[in-house]
Amino acid sequence: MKALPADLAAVCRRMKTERSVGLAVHERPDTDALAAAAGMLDLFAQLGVEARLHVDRDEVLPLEELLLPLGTVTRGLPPARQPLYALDCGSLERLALPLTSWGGLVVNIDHHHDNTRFGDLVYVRGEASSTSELVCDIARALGLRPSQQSAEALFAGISFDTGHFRHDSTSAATFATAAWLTELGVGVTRVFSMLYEQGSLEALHLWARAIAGAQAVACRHALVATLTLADYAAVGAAEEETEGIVDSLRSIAGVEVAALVKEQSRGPRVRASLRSNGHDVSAIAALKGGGGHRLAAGFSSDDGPEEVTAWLSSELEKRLLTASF
Ligand SMILES: [Mn+2]
Repeated sequence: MKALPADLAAVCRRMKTERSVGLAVHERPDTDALAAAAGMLDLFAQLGVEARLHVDRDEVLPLEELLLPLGTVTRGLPPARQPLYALDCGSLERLALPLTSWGGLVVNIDHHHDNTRFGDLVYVRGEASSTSELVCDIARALGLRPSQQSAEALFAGISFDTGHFRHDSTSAATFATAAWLTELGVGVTRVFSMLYEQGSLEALHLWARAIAGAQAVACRHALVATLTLADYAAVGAAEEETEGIVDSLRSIAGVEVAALVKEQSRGPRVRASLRSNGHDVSAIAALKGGGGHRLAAGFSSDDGPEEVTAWLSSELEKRLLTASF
């Protein structure tokens, strides 16, 4: 048998000695963060260790009832000096808990390439698809099999962070892990439906408006769509029901950059999201004080939606037609 990497072995050794621990995730936790927590709760239960997930009072936990067993979440800090397992979180300051230091031992399990390597035990692999995949590595290293419920959560976490097995981070190890979870009883259709098929008819009508109104710029190398408050009102959709629209615009053959400009009723007047299949769109977002990743970025503005759309269109036209990206 291949020897375990030292950092993974150290985390496993530590887990076996625990009596009770707190788990923590990043602020505004996503599916991967909560799924990783669900997996760790299950592993600790199998080891006979008491574990709870601790989050701030006002954190919203997406898909909480599907991902996490009932009664495993505590609002507020864990008891002082209890070991704290931080999951899917790049720095201590980003935790969904009000702390900048912790009196007890901290174990840092994450896959963000810019992780600050905080904590006493660090198991960080920037090339891993998701923290859920790392939790599966831990399970195998401990010789444990996740329950069917936590296997489904972990599969959901991997699917979410890889855009359902399509982003660069999807490796042979990711597929091997997904296969292992499937053997443990994951209903792959059920998980897909839970993650990607819960939209409303109103949201579909909103998609239709955004797509019908999308403007081609730079000889169809870019598509820019705009949604105003009037659009949400016309179809009865909520402002957050725009997830995926900009990706669908980007998926059109020949389109190198897609943008969605959304008017908002709260906060800055407009929020713009940019997606690209090669160009650094975070450079455009930075011109308006925004940022993000090279291929997925965004910015906010207090200008009106028409103004922002016109600015973005001319910026894309200029850059794509002169290859100045
Ligand atoms: Mn993640």
